[in-house]
Amino acid sequence: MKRIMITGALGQIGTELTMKLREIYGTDNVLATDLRRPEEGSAILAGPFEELDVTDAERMDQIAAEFKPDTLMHMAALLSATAEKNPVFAWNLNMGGLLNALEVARKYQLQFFTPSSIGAFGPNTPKDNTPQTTIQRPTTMYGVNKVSGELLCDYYFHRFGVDTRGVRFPGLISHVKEPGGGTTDYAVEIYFKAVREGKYTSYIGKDTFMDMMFMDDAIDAIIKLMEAPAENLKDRNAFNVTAMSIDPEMVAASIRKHMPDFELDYDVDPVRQAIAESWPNSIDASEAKAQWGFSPKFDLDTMTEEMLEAIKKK
Ligand code: AKB
Repeated sequence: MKRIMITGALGQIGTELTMKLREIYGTDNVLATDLRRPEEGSAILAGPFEELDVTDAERMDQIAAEFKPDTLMHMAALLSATAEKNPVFAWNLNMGGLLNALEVARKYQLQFFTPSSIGAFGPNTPKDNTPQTTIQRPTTMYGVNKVSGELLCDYYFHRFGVDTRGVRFPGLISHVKEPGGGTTDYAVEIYFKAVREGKYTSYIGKDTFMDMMFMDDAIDAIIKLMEAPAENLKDRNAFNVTAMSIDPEMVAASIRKHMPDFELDYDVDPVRQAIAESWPNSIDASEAKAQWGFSPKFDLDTMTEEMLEAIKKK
C-alpha cells in the first residue's frame, strides 16, 4: 500500500488528485498539504492535512519525517499568466519549491512526481504534432521554470537514483476546482459562463489552438505513470500527454450541441494571447502511450457533456 504526501493539494489538480488517491490507497495514507488550511467542512479535511509553504525546506522535511511517505507528489506551482506578473516570485516558488521537494525525496528515498507543461515549449518549437524531444526555448518565466524542472528531475534520477516521474500537461479542464492564473483557463471558464449566463467573452482569440485534457484523464495519467514498472520506462520525466487540440470556436460548437443559443465573442488579452501563441498547436503523446499505456478516455464532446451536466447540478 502506498503512502503519499502531496504539496499544493488545494490547487486545480491537487484537489481531485488527493480525493482519488485517498479512494485508491486509503484516506489515512494520503497527506494533503497546502499554504493555507481549507475552510472547515472541506472534503480535503476528511483526511490528514498540514499547512506547508513549499519554500520552507525545514518544514517540508519535518512533515515528511513525521508522516513517513513512500511517495511525494509536488503539485504546488504558480501558473503561466500569474508567473508573468511576478517573475522573481515565480522563480523562487516554482524552482525553490521543486528543489526542496526533490531534496526531501532524495533524503527519504521517495518516489517522486511533479508536472511539467506544454508551457515548456517556445515559439521556435515545431507547432504541430510537437515531438517529446525537440527544441525548447520558452519565452515565459513559467516555461523557463518548467524546462529547468524537467532537467532537475532527470538530474535527481541519474545522479541520486531518485525515482522521479513526470508529464507535460496540456490545459486541464475540470468542474470541481477552477484554475487560477493559467493561459488555458478560458476552456474551463467557458463552460461555467455557458451554464450561468449563456454567453462567454474569450480572452484567447479565434483559431488559437492549444492542447487540452479532462481532469479525470489527467489524474488517471498520474496514477498510471507512477504505477508503471520502471523497466518499461525509457524516459522518466517530460512525457507529452494530451487528449485534444482545440480553439474557442470548437468548444463553443460543442457547447451548442446542448445549448443552441450559446454566444461566444472575443476580447483578446494580449499577454495571455502571446503566451498561447508561443505554445504548440498540438503535441504528440505517442511515447506516453507506448511506454506506460497512456490512454485518455474523454474527447471534446464527451468532456462537454460531463462539464455542462456537473455545472448545472452545482
Ligand atoms: C497554464 O495555462 O499556465 C497551465 C498550463 C498549460 O501549464 N494550464
